[in-house]
Amino acid sequence: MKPSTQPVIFRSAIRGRWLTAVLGLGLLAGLTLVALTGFASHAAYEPRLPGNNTNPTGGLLESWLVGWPTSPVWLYRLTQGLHVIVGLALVPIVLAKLWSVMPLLFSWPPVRSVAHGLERLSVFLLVSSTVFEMVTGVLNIQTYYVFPFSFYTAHYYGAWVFITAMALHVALKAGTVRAALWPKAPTRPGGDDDGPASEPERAGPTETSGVSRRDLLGAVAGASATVVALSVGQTLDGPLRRTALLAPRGLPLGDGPNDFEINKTAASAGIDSAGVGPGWRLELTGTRPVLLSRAELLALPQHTYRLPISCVEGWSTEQSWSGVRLADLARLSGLPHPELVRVESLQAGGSFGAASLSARQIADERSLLALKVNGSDLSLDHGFPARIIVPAAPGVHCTKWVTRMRFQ
Ligand SMILES: Nc1nc2c(c(=O)[nH]1)N[C@H]1C(S)=C(S)[C@@H](COP(=O)(O)O)O[C@H]1N2
Ligand SMILES: [Mo]
Repeated sequence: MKPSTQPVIFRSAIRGRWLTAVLGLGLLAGLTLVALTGFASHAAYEPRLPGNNTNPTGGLLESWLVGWPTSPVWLYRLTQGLHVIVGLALVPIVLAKLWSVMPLLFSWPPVRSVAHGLERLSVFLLVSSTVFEMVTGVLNIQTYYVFPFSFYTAHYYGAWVFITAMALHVALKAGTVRAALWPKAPTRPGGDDDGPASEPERAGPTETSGVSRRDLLGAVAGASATVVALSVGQTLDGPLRRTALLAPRGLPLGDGPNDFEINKTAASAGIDSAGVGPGWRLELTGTRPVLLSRAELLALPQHTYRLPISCVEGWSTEQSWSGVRLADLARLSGLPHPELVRVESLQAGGSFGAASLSARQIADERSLLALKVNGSDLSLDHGFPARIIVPAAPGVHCTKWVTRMRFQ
């Protein structure tokens, strides 16, 4: 490929295999972590329990699933915090990588042989799935639920496309990366056209721009570090939360007992004050139906634990919750060792209004139907009269405004 045949915008002397290989290795490490934590999140949603699965696949695609543990309590906080923050940090690296191979993406003719065609197809799937996962992920954490499809389903299937394309791409490019980073012999001049237009030596400055590859890598690393610095506060408690300028729920809040992030307010969930007034009852079903008022729940043994709420959006916060053990409620329902419990809220419709919890989650002594937080009654926005809190579970299963629990 001769530089003179390229549009001006594609000409840059610092492009080349060395830069592409370094960015590629960085992405291989980072995207692997994002993919693994993403699949961990899918497992944490316990999609095998009835009512939890938004991706009705079953079969091979779900055969890797294992039950999600309840310890350590910060497990989902860690995996989902990493998923979102590392994912954001990779955006500048993906952009730089695309820039570094830009001339190749539009090389002509598009297909020269079957092998070349397959290689280009894998690159197309890799680029499009990476961009798709990043765009849907960023829109989701910015709480713009604007897609004409389910975020979970699309993001999950997108991940499978990505994993497949990534594995193919790594297999096809491993040799090129090795040759670019650890060359054995001097490369044959003009001997192959698989690399970008120009190949100056190593990381030194070029005559044309004065910008070296090292400068470019520094700028990309700086952009990633800035993104991390402006979002990591949402996963950490304390004063750092104020630094989460890129996170919609990282803004400074008051310091009352109920002053922490709210996923969905009572008003936006359509909760009316009549439903949560003195007439509210918790209905338990097991071998017999049981109705309990809030006063009756408060008369049962109360337990207090510090547990995080960790949202799929990446934010999390640890609070001190008090209430009744789920295991005690199971016993009251007549099923002391249930296989699962279906928790339903007063919220009509919406995908977060109900969730199923596993036997392991019910049995953990720290799993509560919380009535209080930080020593005060729950606020309406945090789920008054009663809400679920389960160690290490994703926030989406910590159902607020609970009205019915069906032990099965
Ligand atoms: N009924 C109901 N419960 C719900 C939700 C909801 O929309 N409706 N959102 C869930 C999600 S996604 C999260 S992260 C937590 C957040 O709890 P918080 O708003 O008290 O911080 O509540 C969960 N419980
Ligand atoms: Mo959430």
